[in-house]
Amino acid sequence: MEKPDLTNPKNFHSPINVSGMDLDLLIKFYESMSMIRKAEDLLAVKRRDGFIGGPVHLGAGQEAIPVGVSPSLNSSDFVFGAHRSHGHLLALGSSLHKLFAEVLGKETGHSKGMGGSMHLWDEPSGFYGSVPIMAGTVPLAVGAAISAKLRKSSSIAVAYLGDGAVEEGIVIESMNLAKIQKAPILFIVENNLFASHMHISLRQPSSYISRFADASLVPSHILDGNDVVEVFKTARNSINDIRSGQGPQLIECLTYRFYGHVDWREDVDVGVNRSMEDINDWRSRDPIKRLTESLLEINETIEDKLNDLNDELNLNVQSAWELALEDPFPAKDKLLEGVYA
Ligand SMILES: Cc1ncc(C[n+]2csc(CCOP(=O)(O)OP(=O)(O)O)c2C)c(N)n1
Ligand SMILES: [Mg+2]
Repeated sequence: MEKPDLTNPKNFHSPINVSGMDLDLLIKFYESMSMIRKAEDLLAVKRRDGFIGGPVHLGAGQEAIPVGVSPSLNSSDFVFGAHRSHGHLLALGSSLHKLFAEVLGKETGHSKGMGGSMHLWDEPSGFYGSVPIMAGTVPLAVGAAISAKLRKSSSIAVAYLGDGAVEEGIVIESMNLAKIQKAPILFIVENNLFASHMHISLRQPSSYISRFADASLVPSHILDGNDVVEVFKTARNSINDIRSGQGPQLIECLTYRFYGHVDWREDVDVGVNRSMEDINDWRSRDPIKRLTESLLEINETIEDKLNDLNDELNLNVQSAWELALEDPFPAKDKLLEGVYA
C-alpha cells in the first residue's frame, strides 16, 4: 500500500482523531507537551541572552513523541536519549528544576552540573542517560534490555534516536543483536528530516529510515510524530508486545524541530534545504496546536481550563528557572570527581 507522504509538512489532518480517548489523558498530554515547550522556549531565550554557558539542543515541535510514549512506561524501564533529550526526560515526570540546574552547571543538576544539556541522567525516572555521541546510547539500551531479560524482569528498554543517528553502523549491529537475542527494546526514531544542518534527501535514497529495521527483521511502524494520540496508541501496542516477550520493535515518527540544530537560531541561513517557509508549514502541523483543536472540538468549555493550565505552567517554569539560578555552582575540588580514568 502506498504510504501517505508524512515528510511533507502539508500532509496532515487537524484536529487529530481523539475518539475513544479518555479526556483526562488528553489533558495530561496537553499539559506535558506544553510544559516541555515552555521550558525549551525559555532555554532558547536564556541561551541567547548569555545565561547558559554550554550549547542547548532544543526539540520544540517534537514533544508528541516522548509524551505519547511515556505513559506506557514505568520507572523500572530503561530509557536512553541522545543530544536532544530534554523532552525525553521531562515526559517521564523528571524534575524541571534539576534540568535547568544542570543546564546552568549548578551542583543541584541531574549530573551535578558537570554535564549540561547533553548529559542528563535521572535513575528514579528510569532515564539512563543522554550523550552527545550520535547513537552512543543505542547499544547501551540493547544491553539494558538483554540484562532485563536475563534477570527475568518485566522491564523493557527504550532507545530514542534521530534519523542521523541511524546512519551510524552501530545502530544496525544493535538492532541485529536485539533481534537475535529477542531483547525487550523499543527503538524510537525521531525522523525530523535533518542531521545537524543537512536534509535527509541529501543523505539517503529514501526519506523513511525504518527500512533499516527490515534487514534485522525488526517489525517497524511509520507514523505522524506530531500526532500525540497516534504515537500513544502505536507505542502502547508495541510496548505490550515487547513486554510479553515478542522481541524488539521500531517506531519511526515523522516530525520537525522548530529551532535549528543547536540553540535558539532557526538555521535557515546555514541549513541545507531548510527555509522559513518550511518552518512555518511545520508550525501549522504543531502537535500542541492540533491537540488543542481536538480538545476544543469535543468540549467547547475546556478553553478556560486550558488557559488556567497555561498560567500555572508559566509560573512553574519561571519558578523552576529562578530556583536553579540561585543554586550554587559545584566547588572547584569536585571537578575531577566522577571522571573515569
Ligand atoms: C559520532 C558522532 N558523529 C558526529 C557528531 C556530530 N553531530 C552531532 S548531532 C549530529 C546530527 C544528529 O542528527 P539526528 O540523529 O537526526 O538528531 P537531531 O539532531 O536531528 O535530533 C551530528 C552529525 C556526533 N555528535 N557524534
Ligand atoms: Mg534528525
